[in-house]
Amino acid sequence: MTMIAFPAGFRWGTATSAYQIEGAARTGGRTPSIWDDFCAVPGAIAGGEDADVAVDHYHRYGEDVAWMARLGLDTYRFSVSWSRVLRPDGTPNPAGLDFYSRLVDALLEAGIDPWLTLYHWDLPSHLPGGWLSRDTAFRFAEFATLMHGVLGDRVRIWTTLNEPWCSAFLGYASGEHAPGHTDPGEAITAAHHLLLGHGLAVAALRAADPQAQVGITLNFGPVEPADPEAAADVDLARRIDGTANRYFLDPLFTGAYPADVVADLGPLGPDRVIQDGDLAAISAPLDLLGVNYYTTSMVRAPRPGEHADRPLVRGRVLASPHVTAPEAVTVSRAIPVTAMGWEVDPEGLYRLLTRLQREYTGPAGVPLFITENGAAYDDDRVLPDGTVDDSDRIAYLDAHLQAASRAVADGVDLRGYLAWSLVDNFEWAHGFGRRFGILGVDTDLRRTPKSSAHWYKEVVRSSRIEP
Ligand code: IFM
Repeated sequence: MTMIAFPAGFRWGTATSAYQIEGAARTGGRTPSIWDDFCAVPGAIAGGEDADVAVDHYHRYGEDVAWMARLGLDTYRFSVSWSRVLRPDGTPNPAGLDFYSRLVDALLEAGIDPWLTLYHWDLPSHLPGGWLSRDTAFRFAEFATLMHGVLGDRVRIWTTLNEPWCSAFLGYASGEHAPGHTDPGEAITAAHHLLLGHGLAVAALRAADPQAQVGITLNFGPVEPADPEAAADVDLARRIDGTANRYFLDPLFTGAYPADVVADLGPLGPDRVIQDGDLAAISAPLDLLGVNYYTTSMVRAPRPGEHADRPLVRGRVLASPHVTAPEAVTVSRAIPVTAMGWEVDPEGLYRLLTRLQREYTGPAGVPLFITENGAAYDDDRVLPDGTVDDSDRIAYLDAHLQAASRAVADGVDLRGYLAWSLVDNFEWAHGFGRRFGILGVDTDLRRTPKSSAHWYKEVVRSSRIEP
């Protein structure tokens, strides 16, 4: 194992989300979320799977907490199922709240700090219009207040939204995620209401508890032009960077959507939905920025007569995640890929962290945390003692930790690393066929550590030893 250096007090942990692990979909008064509805749509999820049972964390949370303790982890980021804790009539559901209260108590008893994400994609089905409705942003702030009222005495770190780009663009433009819409204008509307909900929730949490640590987690899709000298490639990379990264960073850190993206969007732009005061609310100061990093991409413009390998254009805007980009050819860089088909680019993490520090978080004095990083592999090599030998996952994690530690050495204020994920789980439209866990799950739902879990335990242990 390569030694890595992180500052004293660096947080080590894992992350999960409610819909991906809890199961118990109809237990204790939980009502459906948009993901329950989406799973029922024929063809939406590989193999027609759903997360009704998932990995039954709802009933096995004690076992999962015990595993985290055995691995020596100090932090656990989990999310709350909004429709488990709030009923359609707007009243709190005591049984649902009690589940999270018991989970938090179990974590604290095990010496693990709970880090609560309010929204990881499972919007209650009963909210009319979903994120297309401005009212949902206000309901979200009420939900934040409720959760703080119940858990704020024990939970000190709060993430408002996980990866709002996915909620907006995969949910409303590409249709790969719930609610499965394919309208780019809707994605812009949803993105604004998500960000507004974030801002209102920050205000609600601050009002309830000025000492709470409050942040947001973004997923980043760094993109490089294939030929930095080719104007068309460079413009394509700018457009994709604009919607994938700057469209969220800029309003959060500068109080304005990026002017070039707004110009590209024309009549579909956010001016349709922005109201007075929204951007001030969205840009409220943060205590931390969560970084989810998996891969990067390289793109080029199609050559004359060539068709894009991914037909991204529908009219003048895309029905794809990259709403404002014209046709793009994704260049395969002949580097290893994970089971998701994502290219393994640890250097991209270094570049991302240093860019964030330079352009956004450094000037704002906001620390960074890696709130997700990990890889799906097939996990088909089993050692004689039954342990899954996931040396490919270890190599992935190790290389990314090396890159992160170099970023720290070069001045990035990075304060923690949460591996995705604690346990194999429901990988959204891919169902259970893509495994990210450092713990595997048997058919009887028993957890078994993979080689990566033993490796991670050693990394965490050795990082805490004074040099
Ligand atoms: O499983 C997801 C998670 O829910 C959000 N970030 C990316 C992970 C891997 O795709």
